[in-house]
Amino acid sequence: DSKQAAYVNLELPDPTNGEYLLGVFHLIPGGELNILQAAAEIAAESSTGTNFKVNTETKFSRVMNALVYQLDLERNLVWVAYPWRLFDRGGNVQNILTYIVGNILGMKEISALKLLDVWFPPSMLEQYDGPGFTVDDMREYLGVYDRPILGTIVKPKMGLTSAEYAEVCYDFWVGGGDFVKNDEPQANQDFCPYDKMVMHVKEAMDKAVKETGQKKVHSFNVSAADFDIMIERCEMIVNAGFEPGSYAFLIDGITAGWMAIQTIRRRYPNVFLHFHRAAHGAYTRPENPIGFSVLVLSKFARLAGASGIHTGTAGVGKMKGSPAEDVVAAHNIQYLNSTGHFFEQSWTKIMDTDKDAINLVHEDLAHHVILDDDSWRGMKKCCPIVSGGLNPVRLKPFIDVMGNVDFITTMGSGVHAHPEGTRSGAMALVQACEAYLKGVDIAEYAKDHKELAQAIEFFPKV
Ligand code: RUB
Ligand code: MG
Repeated sequence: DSKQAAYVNLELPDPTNGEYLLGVFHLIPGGELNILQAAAEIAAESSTGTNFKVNTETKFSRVMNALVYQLDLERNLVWVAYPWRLFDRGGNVQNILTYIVGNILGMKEISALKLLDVWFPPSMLEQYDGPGFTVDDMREYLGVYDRPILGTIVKPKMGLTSAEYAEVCYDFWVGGGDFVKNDEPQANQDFCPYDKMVMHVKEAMDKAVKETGQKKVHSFNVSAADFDIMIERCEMIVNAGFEPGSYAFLIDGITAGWMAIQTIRRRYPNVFLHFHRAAHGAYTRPENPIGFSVLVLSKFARLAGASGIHTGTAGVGKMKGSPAEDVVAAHNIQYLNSTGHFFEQSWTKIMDTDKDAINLVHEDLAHHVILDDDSWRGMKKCCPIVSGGLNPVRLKPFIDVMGNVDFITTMGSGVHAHPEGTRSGAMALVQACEAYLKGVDIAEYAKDHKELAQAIEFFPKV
């Protein structure tokens, strides 16, 4: 039919020629359509298409058609190429998602439709911010290398006054922890006003830094009802006297939206931008046939400029997840090159082979650039943040599935539920990490580390 003629090209010569953003969907047609017909409907709706052929089409508008370019009938997979000139100029992630996982998820032509992987051409990466302040910058501030950054979420998640909240932060920090985050629902509640919370956290941090001689970081939820309140919260923190590097801004990126993420990235390029992903399950859960994968969410977070995003505990914690999904996503945002579920993504903006272009850029920048420094040649890394039902006992099992230590943990009850309280919980976490680094089994290490022994006793076995 005519839809297929316009939106299918199984002979597309070179989908990776730089003109297209590529996507792979799992697709089960709804109603009477076969997979190719349904795929053509998807490509049409997510680019130039309409229900009926319109007379306003032009020769150029047809160049902007998305194209189904590959099929796997056995696995019900379809590959779609989107000419990326379709997308808003100026690096707008919200706009891309409106196209590629927008109306199509609600169409009656499908009964299952999930975007499993995406691929961005280098030419497109150049237009997007990517992260500004990275976990490497945070490591430099903390003086912490070669181990996970150890963090917590204050629990009970809500109900503490601002002074009580800050006391829990203090306890965690003096116990040896590096990083504390607001739980994502914490905002400006009457029993815990935002300005007081900021003030008390500052005092608690100063005190903990003085007593331990270590730097500490706090991630503040700046998600808000509107732009002005969001910026007001950021400015309150910036002006509270914190050292640059000691605070992060948290946006709950799915409920607050991609515009909030990109706004903070552009306004505060030197602040760690923490992407919490509440509600992602509505799109990503494996049993949900409609949506997108954790990998897709994570890749877009890097593109948008999040410094870090939750990627899941790979089944080790309380949330649904598996190494096949969570670890693949984590690696795809950490490394300069990584293989996803289908695509091999390079986050390099300029082709390695293009020496002339490199030298040209080198001269243009008019300052010293190390040729293999990822920060200008490729999009910077985005850090996996690992949360949800972890505790000190589960640290090593998680590191083993993750395959590296370049992540931030934010264990909530895994710290505060420790029988001796938060401070001991933090100590147990630090001890579990030390044991890992020394290659000693935690049971062995616990023999002369009381807090770890109590944690092993208390927390359910993995
Ligand atoms: C964790 C917590 C986090 C979510 C995030 O607390 O409150 O918001 O679990 O999940 P706890 P994810 O450690 O007490 O479970 O990181 O998978 O998005
Ligand atoms: Mg939470």
